[in-house]
Amino acid sequence: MINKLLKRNTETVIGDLDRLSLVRDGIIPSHIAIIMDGNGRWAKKRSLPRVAGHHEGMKTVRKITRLANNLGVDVLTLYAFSTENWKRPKMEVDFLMRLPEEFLSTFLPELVAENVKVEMMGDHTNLPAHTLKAISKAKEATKDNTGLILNFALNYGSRSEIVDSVKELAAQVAAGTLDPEDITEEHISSGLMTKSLPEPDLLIRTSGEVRLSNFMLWQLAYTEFWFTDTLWPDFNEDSLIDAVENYQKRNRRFGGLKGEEAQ
Ligand code: V07
Repeated sequence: MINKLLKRNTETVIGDLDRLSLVRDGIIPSHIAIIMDGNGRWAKKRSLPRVAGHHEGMKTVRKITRLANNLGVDVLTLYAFSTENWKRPKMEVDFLMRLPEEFLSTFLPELVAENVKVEMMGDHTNLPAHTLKAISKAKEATKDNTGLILNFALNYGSRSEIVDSVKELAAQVAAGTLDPEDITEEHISSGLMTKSLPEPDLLIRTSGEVRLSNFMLWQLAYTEFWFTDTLWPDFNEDSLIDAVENYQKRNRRFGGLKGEEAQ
């Protein structure tokens, strides 16, 4: 970030440093979730294969992880692969499944050094052994880190996550250990893969699509949404600052109202 800033003229440098420090002084969303869309479109615009867009998108993941950690964000959840993505051509799926290894082979030492904790949510079954191995290694190497939680949603689908949570409760009811009358929201939440994480404060979706696409449906009930036309490979530090700046403006407009009144 700083390197990039220094390449520009002095006026821009000062302007951007001000913007960064102003954002730093405001309320930082504890959990940011991102639907990283537009990689295929980015490639198409350049007459490149779709996988070139995915590869470029991986570079954005690095940039955004660094800045989020730097801003003091607690959790960054990134939607890397949905359960729907299996419908894509086999060659593209195979390429995507190599990205965690490629990403971690170069970036894991920095994640360890920067106190980032890698986590994954999603269905492990169906994921190739090589992908799981790379992720397990990263989880193990970073398990004691206390900084940013970098949570990859991989082979993740929100409805099936909710179904699994409800199934577990139904089993308890069937076993006679839970009275249906006693079921609360907390019972459902605690059966989700996000049970130990705060709910997202800010959801970002890139590339102009304005849908949730089966992403964290339960957890996003009170989340602020930020949609941008920027394609994920073009999303950069400035783009994240824009999103957080806007989040802070909205928060200020609540005028201190929290919970019920702020809904
Ligand atoms: C993927 C790059 C980002 C744009 C969206 C689709 C393509 C990073 C990872 C990753 C996942 C787990 C992990 C470390 C890195 C990744 C997939 C796709 C499947 F532990 N980027 N990225 N995984 N893309």
